[in-house]
Amino acid sequence: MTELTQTLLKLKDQLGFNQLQIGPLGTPITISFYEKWIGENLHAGMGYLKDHMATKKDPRTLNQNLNSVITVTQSYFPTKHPLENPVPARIATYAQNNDYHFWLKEKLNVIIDELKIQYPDHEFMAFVDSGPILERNWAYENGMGWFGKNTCLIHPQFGSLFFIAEILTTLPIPPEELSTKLEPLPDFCGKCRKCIDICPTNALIEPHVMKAELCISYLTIESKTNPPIALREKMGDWFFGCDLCQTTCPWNEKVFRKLAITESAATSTAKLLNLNDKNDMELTEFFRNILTSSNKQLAKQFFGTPLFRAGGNLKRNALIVIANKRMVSLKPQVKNYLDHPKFSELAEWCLAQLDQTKDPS
Ligand code: B12
Ligand code: SF4
Ligand code: SF4
Repeated sequence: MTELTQTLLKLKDQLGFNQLQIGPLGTPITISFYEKWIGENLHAGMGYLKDHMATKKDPRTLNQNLNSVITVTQSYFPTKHPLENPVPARIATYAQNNDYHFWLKEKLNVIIDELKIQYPDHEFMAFVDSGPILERNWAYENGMGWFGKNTCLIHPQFGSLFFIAEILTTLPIPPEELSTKLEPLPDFCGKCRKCIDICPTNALIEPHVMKAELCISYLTIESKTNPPIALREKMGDWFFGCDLCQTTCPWNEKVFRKLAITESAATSTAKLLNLNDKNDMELTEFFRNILTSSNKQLAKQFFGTPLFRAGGNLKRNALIVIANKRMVSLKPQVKNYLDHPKFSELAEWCLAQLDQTKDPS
């Protein structure tokens, strides 16, 4: 075992990653898939994905001396860094953790600090999600999973509820290391189509291909506009993100089953997945607070959590869930949005949905 492998293995265990691998950095092998996806305009309003093309195709544009990529996968279920104030609305599992851009980057910096002592002449650059790096590709090339039909990277043991992060480095891989490098995993989806069938908005337009403008995760996190009327009802009670195409996946179910055996009854998998029926009163108060807070107050409230990214659009998401869950007691707060510069049409639609509900009194 080389000195480098020993160090990396030690750091993997010390930092609690489920996987950590190093591999050569070149042109990503899935780049043509990415180019086709962008070319077909499937990236919706995420213009930055197109702008990142040149760097994603050739990461050496960041630094021409780069040689290798260290990839890590970090499970986010069960929650690793739970929110201080759990959100009673339905949010994606990853978002039940504090913002990973911070704590995962800190872990990468621990690796970098250690490697810099051992290899002082080399350079290291850490990336967590937000950089122009094709993250699933590099983890795939380093043998850490296959691409599911839901587009996620899945590992036979760890499922897909994990983050991917990486360190690009000028450090070359020792030849002995290359001989033990993991090969990309084969596709274990087989004939299964559960993710495609469960998607409420049919965002998975064919196996492995997502039309982002239809995905609830895009609509509630990335999109800056109000979703088209035709999609609103289909968004159900998702307030931030969506996990359906992953929680239905047999490879994640396998992980859930394993956890259910080791978890105490009080922390059942369903509870951790935020799938249980929430106390209506708590939910009503939560949405009342969202609708009556200023954008500045929301930013303060959600700073350090993934929900911070949606900013004032959390109000948009709330209006949709309020309508779909027919939360009539919030009508007065919804009415206050009838003159809102951005959400007036949405508020009108929301009230129309609420009016369809017979008042229980
Ligand atoms: C934009 C983006 C989104 C968009 C678009 C997602 C998408 N599927 O394209 C939206 C907002 C919808 C989104 C949602 C989510 N995202 Co996101 N997202 C990204 C981001 C920033 C870029 C992804 C991208 O370039 N998409 C374009 C497509 C074409 O590329 P890709 O997703 O990398 O897919 C590759 C494979 O699918 C592959 N491929 C698939 N099939 C095949 C078949 C063949 C033959 C070949 C050659 C290749 C191939 O080619 C692609 C290019 O390498 C990455 C971070 C990053 N910098 O990479 C995170 C990332 C992909 N997201 C992540 C997560 C966690 C999520 C959510 C789970 C969050 C949530 N619960 O709401 C959902 C999952 C929804 C889903 N089914 O993908 C993780 C994925 C971890 C994993 N295990 O796969 C990433 C890597 C962030 C991170 N650092 O952890 N996301
Ligand atoms: S995250 Fe939800 S909306 Fe997006 S593809 Fe998966 S199931 Fe469909
Ligand atoms: S649900 Fe089935 S088809 Fe979809 S990613 Fe999982 S194994 Fe593959």
